Amino acid sequence: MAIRTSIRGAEQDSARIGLIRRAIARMKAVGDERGYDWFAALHGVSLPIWCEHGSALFLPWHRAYLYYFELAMQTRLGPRFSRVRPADPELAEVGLPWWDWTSPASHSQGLPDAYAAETVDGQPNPLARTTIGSCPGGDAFFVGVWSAALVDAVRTQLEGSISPSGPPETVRDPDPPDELPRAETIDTVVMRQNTYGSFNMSLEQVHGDVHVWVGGSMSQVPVAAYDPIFWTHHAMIDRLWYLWQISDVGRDPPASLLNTVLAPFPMTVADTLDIERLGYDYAVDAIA
Ligand SMILES: [Cu+2]
Repeated sequence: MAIRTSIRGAEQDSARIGLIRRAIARMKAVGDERGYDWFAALHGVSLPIWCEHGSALFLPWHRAYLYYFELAMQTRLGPRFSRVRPADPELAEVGLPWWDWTSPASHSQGLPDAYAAETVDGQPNPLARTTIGSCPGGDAFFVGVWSAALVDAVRTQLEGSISPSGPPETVRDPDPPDELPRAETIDTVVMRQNTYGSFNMSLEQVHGDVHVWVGGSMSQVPVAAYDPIFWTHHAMIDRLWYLWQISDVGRDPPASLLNTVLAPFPMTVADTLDIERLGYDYAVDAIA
């Protein structure tokens, strides 16, 4: 069972944050369908864009997306540590952390240190940014996909979404910390929605505000998932959906949606509804 903890909780456990960092760094060094670039590209460029925004599939599609990303993280820690063969229970528990952007700490500091720090132990922090379409040595993986022409097009058409010159890197331009969404909005507006459709829409809206708050790559769907903070932001969204599902007002999506396949993932909406069946859980964590 993968346990998803708050990022500020994970930060205080150097072994846990170290494993998360190692898993992401190793995913970035893999240039095929098991690697970071491949997962990030599914959300946007290179094409096609698969992700579901502005639709009733927003929550289930991103749950499936995080599920496969988390499995890929665990796989990078070694097959024996993955959910399939959890020889070491502690390592099998490594899950995506969630970033609670409503917490007092977020409202005073903004981005969590683990994702903001430029370096860790004298090495570049893999959670601070991503060099797009390249392995750590800078060699292009996806020549012809992230071609020079595509980099140029992103630079001119999505201005400020990647570094302006040199190898394309993710960038951020965060707003003042206290402009992040408030816990009160989540509690009194989002969590009180009493239909799946209104909840999905209401949460997607707040989710979009955080993308815009981080700015830079995160503010543009085609490159958002290259920024490592994307995954921890979406883990928070998924967690809120889970908390709503188990609350008094939580409801399943309408029956007409349940058999919809969440392409490119081999999973239907119905398959996403029970996180225990998916093999992960959200820690009840005092440190948000
Ligand atoms: Cu998003």
